[in-house]
Amino acid sequence: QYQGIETGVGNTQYSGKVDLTTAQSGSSYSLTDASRGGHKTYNLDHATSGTGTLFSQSSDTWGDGKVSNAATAAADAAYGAQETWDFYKKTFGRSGIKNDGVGAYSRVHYGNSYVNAFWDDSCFCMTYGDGEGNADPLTALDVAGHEMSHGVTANTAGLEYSGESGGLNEATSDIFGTGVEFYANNSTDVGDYLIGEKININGDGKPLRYMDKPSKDGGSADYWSSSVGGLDVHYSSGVANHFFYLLSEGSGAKTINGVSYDSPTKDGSKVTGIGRDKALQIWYKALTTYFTSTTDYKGARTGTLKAASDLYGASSTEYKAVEAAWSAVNVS
Ligand code: ASN
Ligand code: ZN
Ligand code: CA
Repeated sequence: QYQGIETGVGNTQYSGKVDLTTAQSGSSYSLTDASRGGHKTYNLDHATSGTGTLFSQSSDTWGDGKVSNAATAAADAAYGAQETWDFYKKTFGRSGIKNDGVGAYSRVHYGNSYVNAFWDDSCFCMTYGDGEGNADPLTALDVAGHEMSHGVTANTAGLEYSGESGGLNEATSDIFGTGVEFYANNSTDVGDYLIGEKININGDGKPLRYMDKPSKDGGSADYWSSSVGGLDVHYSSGVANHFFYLLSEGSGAKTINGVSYDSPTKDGSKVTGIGRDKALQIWYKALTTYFTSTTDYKGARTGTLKAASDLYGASSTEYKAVEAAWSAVNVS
């Protein structure tokens, strides 16, 4: 029987109509992506354990854009895995989470009203809840990219998930999740420096986090202080998210893809950004070359400066911008 790699259609909840790489076997299609390490998307159908059932059907159109169709969240998850794979490959030359060409797998419809999504390095798999009332699956692009980036961190620097290293771990996921969202260049889920703006996680339609001014979420730190390591890692991440925004876009007011930002600095200094592409290269090189399991904010400054020196030179504009952006968030 005929077997092949196909291009199907995903009618997603958050990213509109997208191309999905699928597999055909005889008269059946499945959400299997042989062009990206064999990633597969499974339906847990509200269970909380096991692998679930591989999404398979006789047509190669997945979901209808509505939450009532079980394949809609699958289309979002498969798209998120696809764009995350491509982001790492095209941006950094990384082939998969372990850089060994092997794809992970994703499970959707975990439990009931489960308002989270998580990467698990032991199963090498991604899991998505359906959100409050099973109405808002946590399958948006930046969330997918955030969670799978926890796999990259676990398999590189291994930043411990507590204290300042935990904040750096979380920020790494926000930084690369945002990288994925911009990379996908999707007209429905546009690139921004907000995290979780599509998934209505607080029930008020507002984003979960803001990279230009992290304290807008009511808990995150804008600047380093000696107490930052005592915060939840999703709040101590604010310092590095803010650093990344400033390094990319600079301080002050700016509108990008229709979203307005206004990024402050601790000392009132003006920071000029070097662009997101270079900022991503610096963070990735630091993560994969210089950060270790116990890197703290001071170490992140040192590591990103080494990375900037390797990539652009120690007297480069880029190196000076890294210094200025860390100083602006009170990391010296
Ligand atoms: N969504 C949470 C996070 O990535 C779940 C977790 O793995 N801690 O931070
Ligand atoms: Zn996280
Ligand atoms: Ca976002």
